[in-house]
Amino acid sequence: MITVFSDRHRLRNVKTELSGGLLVPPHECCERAEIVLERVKLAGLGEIVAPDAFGLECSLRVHTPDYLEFLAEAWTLWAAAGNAGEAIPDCWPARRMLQRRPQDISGRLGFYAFAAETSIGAGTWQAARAAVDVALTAAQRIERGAPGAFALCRPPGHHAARDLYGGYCFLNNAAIAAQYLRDHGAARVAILDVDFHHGNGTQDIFYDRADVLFVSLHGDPSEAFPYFSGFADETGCAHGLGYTLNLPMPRGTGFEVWREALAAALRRIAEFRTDALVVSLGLDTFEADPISFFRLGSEDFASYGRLLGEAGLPTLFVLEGGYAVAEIGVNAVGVLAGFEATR
Ligand code: 6XA
Ligand code: ZN
Repeated sequence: MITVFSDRHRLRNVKTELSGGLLVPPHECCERAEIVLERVKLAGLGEIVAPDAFGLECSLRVHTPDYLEFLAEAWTLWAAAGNAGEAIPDCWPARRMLQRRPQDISGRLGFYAFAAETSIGAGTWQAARAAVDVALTAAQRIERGAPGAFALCRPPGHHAARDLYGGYCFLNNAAIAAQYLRDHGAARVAILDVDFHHGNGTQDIFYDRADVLFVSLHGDPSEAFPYFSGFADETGCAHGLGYTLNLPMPRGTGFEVWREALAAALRRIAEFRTDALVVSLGLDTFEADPISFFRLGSEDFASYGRLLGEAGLPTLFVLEGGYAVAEIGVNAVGVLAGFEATR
């Protein structure tokens, strides 16, 4: 399987994450991507290629123009305003307040953020754009007939909604790739999100659509980030009613239960008769993940990679979360090699 990777991910190298009342070194760090890449090489998974440069058109298919404009200039405006640290929002348009975009950069951060842990720094926009290029280059391989491709994206994307960032995500790599596949011949695309966290951004983008099925396995939002999205009774709206399937699971969920949920997800995907599958591949379901509470072991990743392969669909894997940095490579490649073993 081909892996698409850009070293421009390193341009996202912020120093702060708001966590536990402190500004700590971010869990979503450069080493994650480097360790996954190293493991891909070590395992001999296949060719590794740099992405082609796509314009912003594909991103504009799922994000709003004003949101992209904000992301492009946020750091410059923040720095020009004389702020000493990285850009972090501190005021939101909460209940009964106006949803009106402010002029001031601090106000605009709150307008476009749904969470505060995700600092914006000097190269954040450039790295986020490179991650989209990675996802699109891999999607193009699928479009051209590859049975599988791996987009080694960083920063991740599944929390980024049409016009919201947070949860370490700015541009929704998986959603942009899914839309690309729709725009290039696929009548139906399914997105399976196996990250520990609910992909609220992806859900938001496709919530009213019947041509893109969104299925997610994740920690119960009543006790896990993003808290306000990902409940089982969120099933889509308008034309999209029935085309969102959320399978939240409680603290301590192990592979036996998780695998049952995956089987249910794959049954729904089979029924949908999709032309392609996009997997939001988060590795934070791992038992040693520092910010999550599922109990998958390393051997389980290879095991579910095989189940994904047995679905027999052209499959684009897009890297999302996973913060047990030492094991992220083994676990990611475990899924991909398990998938490959079925082909
Ligand atoms: C920070 C939690 C961010 C979760 C990021 C993630 N409070 N999403 O891994 O998939
Ligand atoms: Zn996650």
